[in-house]
Amino acid sequence: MKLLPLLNKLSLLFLVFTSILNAQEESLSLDGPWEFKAVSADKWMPAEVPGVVHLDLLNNNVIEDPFYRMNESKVQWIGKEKWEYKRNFEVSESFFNKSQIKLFCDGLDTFASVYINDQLVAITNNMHLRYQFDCKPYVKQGSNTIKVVFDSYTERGLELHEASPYPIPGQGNDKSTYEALKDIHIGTYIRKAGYQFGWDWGPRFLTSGIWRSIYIEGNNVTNIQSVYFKPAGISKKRANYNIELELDHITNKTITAQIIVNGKSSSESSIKLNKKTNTYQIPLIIKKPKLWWPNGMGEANLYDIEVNLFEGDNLIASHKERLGVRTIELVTNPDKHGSSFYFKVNGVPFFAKGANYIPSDNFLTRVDKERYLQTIMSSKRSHFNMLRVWGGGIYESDLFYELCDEHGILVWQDFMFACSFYPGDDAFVENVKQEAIDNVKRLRNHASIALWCGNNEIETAWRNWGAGGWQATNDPRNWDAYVKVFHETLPEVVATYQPEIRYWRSSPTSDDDALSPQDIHVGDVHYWGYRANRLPISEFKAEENIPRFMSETGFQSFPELESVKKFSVPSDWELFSPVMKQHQKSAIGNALIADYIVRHYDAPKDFEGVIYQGQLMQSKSMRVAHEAYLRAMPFCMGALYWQINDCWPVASWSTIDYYGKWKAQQYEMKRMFAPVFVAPETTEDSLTVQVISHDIDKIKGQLEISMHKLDGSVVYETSIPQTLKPNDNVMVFNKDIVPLLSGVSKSEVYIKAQFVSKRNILSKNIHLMVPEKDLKLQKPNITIKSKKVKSGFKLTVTTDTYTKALFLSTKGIEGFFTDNYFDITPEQPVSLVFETKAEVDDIIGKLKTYSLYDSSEH
Ligand code: BMA
Repeated sequence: MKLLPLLNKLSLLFLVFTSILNAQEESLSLDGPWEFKAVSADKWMPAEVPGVVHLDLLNNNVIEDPFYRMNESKVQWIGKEKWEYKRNFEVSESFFNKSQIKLFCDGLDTFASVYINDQLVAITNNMHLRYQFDCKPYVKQGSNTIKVVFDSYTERGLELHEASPYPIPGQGNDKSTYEALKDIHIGTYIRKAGYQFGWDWGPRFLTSGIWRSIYIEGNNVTNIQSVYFKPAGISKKRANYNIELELDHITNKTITAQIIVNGKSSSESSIKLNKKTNTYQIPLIIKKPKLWWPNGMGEANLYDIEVNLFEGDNLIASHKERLGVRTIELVTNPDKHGSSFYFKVNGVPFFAKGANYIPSDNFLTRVDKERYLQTIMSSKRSHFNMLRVWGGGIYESDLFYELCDEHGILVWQDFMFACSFYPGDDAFVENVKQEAIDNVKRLRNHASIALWCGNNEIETAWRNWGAGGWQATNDPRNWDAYVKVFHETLPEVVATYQPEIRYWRSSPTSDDDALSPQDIHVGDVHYWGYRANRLPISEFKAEENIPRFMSETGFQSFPELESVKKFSVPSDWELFSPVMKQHQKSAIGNALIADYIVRHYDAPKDFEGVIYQGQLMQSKSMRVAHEAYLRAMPFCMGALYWQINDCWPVASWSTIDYYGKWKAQQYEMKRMFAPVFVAPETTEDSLTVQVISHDIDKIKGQLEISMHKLDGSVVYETSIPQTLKPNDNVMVFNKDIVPLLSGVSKSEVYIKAQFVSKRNILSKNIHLMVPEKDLKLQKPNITIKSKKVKSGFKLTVTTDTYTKALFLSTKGIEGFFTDNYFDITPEQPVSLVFETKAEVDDIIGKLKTYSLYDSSEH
């Protein structure tokens, strides 16, 4: 019985093997060693492609680490220079004789002139666009040279600025002063990642280089330009797709397209190539498909699909991709509050849980699989189901989306425009259109793609920023340009190239010109209102700040001390030292951190205390915010906080620092975004407890509520049976608080609420009724027991008094704590795992404990 499929596989292998021998398409990678120099210099130096000039200069010891201390300011000259890269390559006789020879540049950053054998092949001006050029006329058999020359950003930016018929408000974080450009924000005119010009968490490094792969392909029949698995009806019984093949053929031969699904041949169809079209359709049917689900809703099932093109027996081109069978919908229907805003996957609504994602480095070629995995696995562990790829960065690498597909993380994908107006001339709009087409085509087969969003905050800037919005002081032609790009060009691209995915015109927007883009009843909202007037953190939960979908809010903190040590020396360890200010890009940032911590905690005794309290403050404010969003479900159906990662070591809104260390807030998000979440809340007079479930199954359990003095002794306790439905939000407890306290003062107790099912604690939440500094915290005696387990050490932690935010760290042992910065109470130990690959005998002796009590003098 099993022999047949085996034979089938063997013959397929044989077929593929012989075809490769006869393959008609040849590819020549030009990645690897190159040489580079400033155009004005004489000496060529070794370079690496893909790469960027800053890294090449660093590797040649021309500059020091740009991230260290104040070095950012020492390397600003690099963006003003012109740079050139060159290498040789060999073209064999058979390659040279191909009918079509093309040069593919997947990423040129940014104003590049490409020469082959000293003949100009092309000029480019968009970092986000993949280019391909016919280079048959330029290559020769034998030895060839390729050279890419990059123009100076300052020169080209100024030219474009001067040519603009009206002033365009650029984005304010563009650190133009570094280039003595006063308030001319050249980033606006240049299709290069916005954050590289500087942001309120990012330094200014104007990179140049061949930042993605470069290669030459030759063929005699066709290459594959794109493959689109276009959905044509998806149900549990059957998934129908039309595979739309876009070819680049130079003959009118008849070829065969073979489709292989999970290693088994699914269909073979013959295609008669003809001059009139370059798009061909092949049906794909998957019976009883295993559906793809986001994290927490089921398995992220994927199918391996191969499209092979044959001319006779010869494999002439091939394409492999993984397909997740799913439908995704953004539901925006009028309702009694305004209009809904939630996503459905395979028809099932869910609360979107996650964060905003920025590029993981200023030098993008350093972001390897491990770095991507770090973010995506952290998201998965923290129960996220969505990340927003924010518009001031890049359309991420294929690998990023592949990992999101694999781990069930949906992507809210912005087009790359943020916090700025952009030119609206025909050439610019056409450039943007090509960029959009290229990226939609590149990414549309990923199950993770949930939404295409026009831009970040430009609509709200025009309408709301400053007195009367940008519209009050700027040329109206800015708005005309805006409409052309975001209301006409981009939606048309999405409707043409990926009609099954919704286009959302900006973030935030209410998608309605009559309403504010920040209307909480319609669309998505970014909440930053607390910053300007330093409002109390209770503002995060005020009813007027709870929207249908929060696509940005956040709070800043510094990375932990061990991370700070990597970019500074002890004499820098002061919030307002030049180095700490250099590593803080928000003008009001450090003052805000300092102000908020003193409102909540006793004065920190040293810099370590400042950093630690700052992280608690971030975590606390975001807990106030997210508890409120979760309590407001289903009015509110999503929260993507600002921001999960950093592109360099800096004080920012990130929850994981540049070196991969989870801050306190990341652990808090993991607790809050768990499938079941218990949310206690107190007012002057009442205690309420809501239980929220995102689980897709019904859960039977008990809500246990108790009130304790700081030594653990019980003031009040109760236990209530409760069955949770899928996507449930129930108010299980609502009582006057005074009788429950039995005369004990609010500053002497903590409230514990936990949901227990089959003896597992699904959610535990410890709630205080007063600011931490009003509690009489005692010095805790912490005991930790350890047990070796497969992934590292299981640790069981106990205390003798209420301990706020216990931070565990190790001296010099790399690893990850599955829980950290947690509150621990005397009546209940906390268990967690320290995951490590290190060979350690005595982990206990290597552990450091630090809690709020330790951060100030007593
Ligand atoms: C949001 C983002 C970014 C910024 C962040 C913090 O509006 O879109 O522009 O970094 O706020 O200020």
